[in-house]
Amino acid sequence: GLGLGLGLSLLCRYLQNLSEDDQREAQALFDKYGYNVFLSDRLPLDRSCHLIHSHADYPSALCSHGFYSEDLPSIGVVLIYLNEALSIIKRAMRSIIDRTPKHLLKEIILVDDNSSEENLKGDLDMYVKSLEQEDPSLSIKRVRHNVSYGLSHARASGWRAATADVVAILDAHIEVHELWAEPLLTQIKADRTVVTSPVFDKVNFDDLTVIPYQPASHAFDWALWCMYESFSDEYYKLKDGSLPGKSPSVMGILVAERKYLGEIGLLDEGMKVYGGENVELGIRVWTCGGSIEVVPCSKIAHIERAHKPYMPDLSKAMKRNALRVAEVWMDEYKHNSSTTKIMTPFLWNTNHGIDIGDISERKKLRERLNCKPFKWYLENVYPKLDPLTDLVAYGGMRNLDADRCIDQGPVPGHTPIAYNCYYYGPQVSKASGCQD
Ligand SMILES: *[C@@H]1O[C@H](CO)[C@@H](O)[C@H](O)[C@H]1NC(C)=O
Ligand SMILES: *[C@@H]1O[C@H](CO)[C@@H](O)[C@H](O)[C@H]1NC(C)=O
Ligand SMILES: *[C@@H]1O[C@H](CO)[C@@H](O)[C@H](O)[C@H]1NC(C)=O
Ligand SMILES: *[C@@H]1O[C@H](CO)[C@@H](O)[C@H](O)[C@H]1NC(C)=O
Ligand SMILES: [Mn+2]
Repeated sequence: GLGLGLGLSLLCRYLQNLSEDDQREAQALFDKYGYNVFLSDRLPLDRSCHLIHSHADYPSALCSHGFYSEDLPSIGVVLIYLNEALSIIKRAMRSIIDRTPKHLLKEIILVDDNSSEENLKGDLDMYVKSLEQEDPSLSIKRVRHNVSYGLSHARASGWRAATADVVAILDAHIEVHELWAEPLLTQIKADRTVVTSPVFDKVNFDDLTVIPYQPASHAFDWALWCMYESFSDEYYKLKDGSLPGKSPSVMGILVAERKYLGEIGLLDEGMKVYGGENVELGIRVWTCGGSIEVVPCSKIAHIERAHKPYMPDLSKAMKRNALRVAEVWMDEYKHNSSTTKIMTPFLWNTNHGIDIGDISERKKLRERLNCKPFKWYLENVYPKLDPLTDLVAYGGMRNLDADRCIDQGPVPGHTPIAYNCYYYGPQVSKASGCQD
C-alpha cells in the first residue's frame, strides 16, 4: 500500500549516496527481499543503541528489571523464514541470545520453509556453529522443509520441534528488545491458557530505523485482514499503559504455553501460504476457553516488508484461508446475506469457486473442545466488529474521472489520500497490515 511511496523516496535518498555499482546491488537486494539488505549487511548484529526504550511514563513497576521473578517457565524460540536475508536472521538470533536471560532460553529453532538461497545453507550453518561454541548449553535446532507448505505449517513444525515450557513463534525479520520475554512468561505462568503477543515496533524497510508503536489490540475486519484496534474502555480507565490488554486475536507472532497450544489445536495446517491463521487462532482460543493478551512491557522490533517473497499474488491463498475460518468458526455469520456482501470484494460470495480443502478435522476439534458460538465471541470478545446490519455498500471508493481511489495516507496521521485503485487492505477497510 501506501507507506510505500514515502518509503521508496527514503530508499532513493539512501541509494543516491552510494556508488553506481553499490546502487545496483542495493536495489537488486531490495527488489528481492522487500527490505534494505545492503544496509542490513553493513549494520552490526547487536545494534542495541537503536533499540533502547524507556518505560518511565508508566506508573507501576511493571516493565522494569527487578520486577520479574527469576523463577519463570523456560522458553523456546521458533524463527520461521523463506528466503530471508542472512544478516537479518543472524541479527534476530543475536538479539534473542543477548536479550533473553540465559537460564530461561532453552532453545532456538530455525524453520526453513524450503528456501532456495544458498547462503541460508552453508553460511547460516557456520553462524549457528559459532553460536553453539559460544554457549554449548543453548540448543539450536534446524527444521528444513523440502516443500514450501506456508506459514501455518512452518509455525506448527517449529512447535513440534520445541521442548521448552513456553514456545515463542516469531518471524525471522525481528529483533527483540531487552526484557521482551519476562513479561510474557509472567502472564503465562499465572495462567497457562493465555496466549500472548508482544508489542511490535516498526522497523522501516528502507533505512531500518526502529519506530515505536503504541500498544493496541490485534483485530481484523470482515475480510479477516488484520488491523490494530484500541483496547476496551475499561482498560484505559485503569490509566496504566504497562498493563496487559485483552485482544481479539494476534497479528501472527505469538507466545504460549507449549502444551496448551497443542491441546487447543495449534494452528490450522490446512491453510496455505499466508494469511488467516492468526484470526483462526484468535477465535479458537477465545471461544474454546482461553484468552489473548497484548503485553506492552514486551517489545519486538519487526520489519514491515515492502513486499513478501512467497508468491506474486497472495490474495488467492488469503481468500482460501479466510474461507476456512468462516466455514469452521463463523456459524450463521458466514452466510448472512449482508455479511456475504461484505465479503464479496474478496469473492466470499456463494460462488467463490475456491477449493478450501478438507475442514472436517477442524470441525471435529471445535466440537471436541466444546467451543462457544461465534455470536458469543462477537458479543463478549470483539464487540467492535460491527455486524454492519444496515450496510448500503462496501468496497473501494473510486473517482471515475481520475481513476483514483480513497486510501490511507502514510504515517504519521494516515490522512486519506487519492491513490491507484487496488481494492485491497486499507482501500476497503481501515486495515493497516498484518505481520507475516
Ligand atoms: C546522504 O548524504 C547526505 C550528505 O552527506 C546526508 O545528509 C544524508 O543524510 C544521506 N542520506 C542518507 C539516506 O543516508
Ligand atoms: C523447494 O525448493 C526446490 C529447490 O529450491 C525447488 O525446486 C522447489 O520448487 C521448491 N518447492 C516448493 C513447493 O516451493
Ligand atoms: C522430502 O522430505 C521427506 C521427509 O523428510 C522425504 O521423505 C522426501 O523424500 C523428501 N522429498 C524430496 C523431493 O526430497
Ligand atoms: C443475519 O441474519 C439474522 C437473521 O437470520 C439477522 O438477525 C442478523 O441481523 C443478520 N446479521 C447480519 C450480520 O447481517
Ligand atoms: Mn513479518
